[in-house]
Amino acid sequence: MGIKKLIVFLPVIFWSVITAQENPNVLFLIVDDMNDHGFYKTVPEIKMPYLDKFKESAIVFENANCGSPVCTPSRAAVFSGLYPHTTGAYFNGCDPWNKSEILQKQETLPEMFKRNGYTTFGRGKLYHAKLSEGRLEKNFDNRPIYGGGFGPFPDEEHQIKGKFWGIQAFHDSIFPDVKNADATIDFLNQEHAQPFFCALGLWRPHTPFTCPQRFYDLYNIDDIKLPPGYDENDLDDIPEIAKELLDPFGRFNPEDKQEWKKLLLAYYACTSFADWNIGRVIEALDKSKYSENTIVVFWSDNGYHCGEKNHWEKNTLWEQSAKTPMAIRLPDSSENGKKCQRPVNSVDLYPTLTELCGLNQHSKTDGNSLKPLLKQVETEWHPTITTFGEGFVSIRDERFRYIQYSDGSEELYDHSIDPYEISNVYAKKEFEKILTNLRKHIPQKFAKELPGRRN
Ligand SMILES: [Ca+2]
Ligand SMILES: [Ca+2]
Repeated sequence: MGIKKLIVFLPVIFWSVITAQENPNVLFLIVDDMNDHGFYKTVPEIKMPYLDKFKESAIVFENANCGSPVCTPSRAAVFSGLYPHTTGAYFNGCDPWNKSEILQKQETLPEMFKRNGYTTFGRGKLYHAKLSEGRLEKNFDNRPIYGGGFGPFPDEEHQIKGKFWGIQAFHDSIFPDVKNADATIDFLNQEHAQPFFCALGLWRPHTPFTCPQRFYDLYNIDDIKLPPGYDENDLDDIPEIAKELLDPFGRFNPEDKQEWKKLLLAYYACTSFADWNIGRVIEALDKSKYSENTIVVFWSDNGYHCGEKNHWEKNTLWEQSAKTPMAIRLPDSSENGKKCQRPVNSVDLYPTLTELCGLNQHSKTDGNSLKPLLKQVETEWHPTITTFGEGFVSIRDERFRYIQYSDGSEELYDHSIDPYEISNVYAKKEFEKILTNLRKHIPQKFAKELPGRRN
């Protein structure tokens, strides 16, 4: 090689060496519809030994909120770094990556890693929306990029209402979550010349509540209690427009307490199943050569009602839907093992990873890098927001949740005395100033809703 050529190549060689040695890997773990019952121990009986252990070594964001309280837009927000009120991707049927011009142009999180020289790997439920032709392949290097689907579904005998609403045990080998976790473990055991971004998305604990028998066996129906946040008169003080969001599939019957307990048991079993799949992936990482140089991100795409406010699933702007499990483990942080109470958002993950991995970010994002909190969990912070349609917004600061609907009606909850948001105090004189300040965080502009079904 001549001198001239060497001068041209030297920076490339130098950059490659730095990339391989210095840039941390990322293990990006997503669960679907996991709520605070197990992760934040509001129902301590839920068994999740692997995540309990992981939490001891990570920074746990106890006041984490999603951008939108349902699967597709929440994931669009995380992978784009843009809030739903920026893109108009508010609802599940909106086909965000094809219908939004902004999202078509936005570089996704895995695309950014790939452009920065990372090997990218993706398995399971990730976007939960179709990308434009060939774009998924531009996100991930592995083939096939296996998703899997929600199955196995219960047979007719085990359905309570439809195939998504039933309980039945199946063998491990049938579950996409098991196959995808296995493939992720294989990936972590391989040699990688470049740093990697490795994403695994589980399909549980989302319905249907099917899982291997041993996870149902962890629980006894006689020990299952109704959720701690349930109050039968809870709907008395909420605006009428809020009730339009409740139980869109008409499946949940709060009058039938025995069926309710069966569903709770099944949800807890599927939560434990998800815990096991996540746990064995983290164990594989910790045993691998990458354990010392890998950032682990764990989050759920939305929270989940289990009967609170007479509602099952997500789809609302209350704490049960908007709050999500979220934790980040840095390879070496004195804050690992601590809990952060500052209100953060899953939209913040994109700019956080940009900064932590020293990437060159091309697309503009909405969120804030959480690096200051990862360095010091008590750093001063600001409120965060969740939206669910034009004019439907929830603002969370450390003490309050404020909600405003498109007709101007409002709710305010004081978490210092009301962690389950039972008592709507928006009309109390003493909170006038608080309301004025929280209203300032309502977006100035809501992007027009993308067309498509809402649920
Ligand atoms: Ca979900
Ligand atoms: Ca209430």
